[in-house]
Formats: sequence, structure tokens, C-alpha cells
Amino acid sequence: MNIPSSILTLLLGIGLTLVSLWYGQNHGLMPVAASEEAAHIDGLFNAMMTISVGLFLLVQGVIVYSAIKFRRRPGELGDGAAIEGNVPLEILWTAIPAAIVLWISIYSFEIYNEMGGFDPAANGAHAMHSMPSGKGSAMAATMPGMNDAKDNRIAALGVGASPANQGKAAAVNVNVLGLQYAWIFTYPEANVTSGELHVPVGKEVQLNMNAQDVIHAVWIPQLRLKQDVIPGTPTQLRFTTNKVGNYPLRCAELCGGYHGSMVTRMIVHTPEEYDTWIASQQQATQAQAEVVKQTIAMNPANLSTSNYLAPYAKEMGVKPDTIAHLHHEMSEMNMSSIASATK
Ligand SMILES: [Cu+2]
Repeated sequence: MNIPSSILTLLLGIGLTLVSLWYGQNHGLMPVAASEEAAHIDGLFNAMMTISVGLFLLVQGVIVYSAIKFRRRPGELGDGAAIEGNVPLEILWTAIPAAIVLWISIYSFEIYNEMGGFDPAANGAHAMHSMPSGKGSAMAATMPGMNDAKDNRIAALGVGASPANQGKAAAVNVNVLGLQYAWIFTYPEANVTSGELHVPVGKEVQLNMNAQDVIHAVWIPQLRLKQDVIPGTPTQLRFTTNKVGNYPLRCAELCGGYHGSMVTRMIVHTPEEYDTWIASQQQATQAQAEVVKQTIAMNPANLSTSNYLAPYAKEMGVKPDTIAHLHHEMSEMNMSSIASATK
């Protein structure tokens, strides 16, 4: 059987293209996509994966083929043929990568624009304005750098509204504070503070972010979003989730010894569940304020230790006799340490 080499090359080319296209869609390297923005990012990633697999197979295929086909045979001692370069070939393999890189750069610019990455300040400043007066704006005013961005029109950093939503405020605004080694989420509209990020599915969410000490970064892989959180410079992320679930939110900027533990959760609720959560948090805040008021009202000097600790113990689910026991043990420990010190 004798197949012409041009047909064989054509068949190999078609096969290589099909394998690349298939793998580009089925690599399984990405976690669940839980936001509208994620689809754009995955489109770009899959396109680059397709190209990379094609190039990898082509280059590796030629290497393996040549290593076998042109290996030194027994008794062969001479040099190989002297080949002096090939101008058309040089032009071809410079032009193809140049075209691919140019296309990828245009494609990724387009996606970044669609996500609102180019001019987040266009809506970021408005979003700060649109917060109701009271706690929210007081907090915004105390965040360093927030006012600079508003008054001096310094471009905000991050991902803003998509061109379609430009000028509109997001449905949910959350102030995010990163500090060594935790995240604090404040909902200025609802006057709620949380250690986890709760958002309603299908609604536009804007994170207004700031750092207290060093540079941190918010990274939510399922949203395909990552943004540095910088002391003194406000940054923002704006997104719309589309899958109810429970996703990790971790710090992606080495920020100190316990950077690795700077991880919390983002919970995407149904809108009803989200309202319930907000209401429950507001109740908890009120109950806490009540406990503080009671504690201030009583004079600890008139109380025994277990009486003084009783309201806290109740909250923590500790029985009063446990405290009494603990108190007894601790005084014994103190006695023995005094005794050993005086020896
Ligand atoms: Cu951090």
C-alpha cells in the first residue's frame, strides 16, 4: 500500500485539529463556573487550551517521528546533509504564531471589556454615592483612599459594571476589609457584618474592597475572579452569580505567616434564602447589643465569678457548675505555682 505523503499529512493535520478541539472543551481543569463572567473566561481559556494542545502535539510529534526515522543506523559514520535554512519556512513559522498571539490579545481585551475591567471607576464612584446615608457612608468616609477616588477621579482598580450595566448601581453592595488574617464583610444597606460572604443568586453584586495592613487578594475560583486588596487604594469586583452553592474565598497574595489560613466561604443563596439570612443576622446583632447593655448595667464588683460569667456561659452553652469547678481548679493551680515559686 502506498499513500501519497501529501494525503497522509492532510489526514494527520485533520486528526490533530480534531483532538485539539475535543481536548480544549473536555480538559476538566476548571472548577464549577458559578458566575456570568466565568463563561467568558472559560471561552478564552478553552481557546488557548485548544491552540496549546495542537502546538504541543505538532512539536512533540515531529520530535518523536524524527528521532525514530532519522536515527543513526549501524555502520553509519558520515555527517548528515548540510541544510542551509529556508526563507519561506522562516516566514511561515513566524507569521503563524504572530497571528495567533495577536488574535488572543484582541479576544482577551474584548472579554475584559465585556466584564467591565477597563473603567471600573465609571460606576465605582457612583456606587459609593448611592449608599444610603448613615452607617454605610460613615464607613466609606473612614476608609482611606475612598474619598480620593471619588473627588480626584483616580481610576478605581478591579472589575466594574459590564458596558450594559454602566452607570447603574449594583443590587447588593458589600464592603470588604482584608486584614492579617481574615476577611470582614459589611453590608451597609442592611447594617450587617459577617465573616463569610453571602450573596443572592442572579443579582449583581459589588465588592468595595480595602486592606487594613498589607496587600491581600480576593480570589473566588468558581467566579474566575481575583483582585488585589490594597491598603489606601480602593479596589472593586462586580459580578453576577448564576449557581446556588458554597464556594471558597481565599487570599491569593502572600500576606504573612498565616496567609494560608486566610480563607473563608462565599455562599450563593436563592433570593429568599438571602433575605432570611440578612434578617437573622440583624436579629443576632440586636441580641448581642442587648447582652452588652445588660453587662454594662451590672457592677461586676458585687458579683461572684460564676454569677458574673453566667450570661456569657449561657451564650456559649456552658453549665454554671462547670465554671464553678473550673474556678476552683484554677485557684488551686495558682496556689501550687505560688508555692513552687516561694521554694
Ligand atoms: Cu491575605
